[in-house]
Amino acid sequence: MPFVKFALGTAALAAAVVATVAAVDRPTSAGTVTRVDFDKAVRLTTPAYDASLPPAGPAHIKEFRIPIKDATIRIADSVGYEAWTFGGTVPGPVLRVRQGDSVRINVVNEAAMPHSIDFHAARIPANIAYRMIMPRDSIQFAFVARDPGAFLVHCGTPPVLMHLMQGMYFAMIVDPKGGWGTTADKEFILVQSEFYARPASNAHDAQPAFADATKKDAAYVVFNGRAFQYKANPLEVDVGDRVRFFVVNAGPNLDSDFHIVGAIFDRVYPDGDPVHALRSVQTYPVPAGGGVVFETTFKANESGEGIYAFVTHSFADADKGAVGMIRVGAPKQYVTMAH
Ligand SMILES: [Cu+2]
Repeated sequence: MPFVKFALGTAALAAAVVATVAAVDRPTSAGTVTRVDFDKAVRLTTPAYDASLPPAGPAHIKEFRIPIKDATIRIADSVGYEAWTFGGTVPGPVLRVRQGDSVRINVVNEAAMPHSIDFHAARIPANIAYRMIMPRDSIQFAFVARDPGAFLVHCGTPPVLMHLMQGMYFAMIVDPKGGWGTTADKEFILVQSEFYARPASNAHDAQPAFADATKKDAAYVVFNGRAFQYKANPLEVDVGDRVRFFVVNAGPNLDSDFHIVGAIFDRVYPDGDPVHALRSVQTYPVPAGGGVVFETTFKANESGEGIYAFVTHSFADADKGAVGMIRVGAPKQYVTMAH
């Protein structure tokens, strides 16, 4: 497999900093259509991947143009990596719709090798929708988002292990028809994944190590594409907030055991369907290829003003980067925790 290695380009980094809202609503004979182009809806990745999650648009038909492109990303503080991406970031942008919406997909392969796309949210003949897309080719298909949940979208081109470790995934949220049953003050997306990489010859970048991936020997385990990025850039919420976390696990190999130090989840929706609701949960696993919705409240006199760590409680993985911070209110004492 031809891995091309070159130094971390400042132009690529600058491009990743651009964040624009690119949804365009247009009335058609079939009703209002929202169009989102992942080329224009690039997620902010500096100083950290933007984990905030805006609500789904009102249109019942949603179109998404998803370019596949090679991009230089940072998988740890100053570690550059040549990734394969949907939309230029790892993970790609979040695709959010409502249960019952028609979802129209247009995937354009702007990269140098064949790729494909696999929507876990779709009930669709895989041999047609998920076929190989050759370089400069594209694919179009549509499906109805029938099942609510937090879903993985990924490249399914063999070896899938390699295309996943290279960064080809993003999250898709399908909001339940009747809503989530509560009103969240803040919503966040957290995509856990692993990178299998070894130092490159220039010492500050990393290059892929496929043999390590076959042994599940990860170099980094991360939330939203970069080790430890929410330690220096905590998620911020207010005292009293109800917060909903959409945790999707892209793997490719490891489960996530999601936990917040100092909090208990009021509600956990395995697979992201409120019909599956659990109450008062300390830790809940998110399988590779799965997604779970977690809710907790940061009430005064309970989990009030302070600093909280979110982790995979499988601590060998947390130590490789899968730990971040939540800052509730404006605590005077900042980080005094061992996590
Ligand atoms: Cu691929």
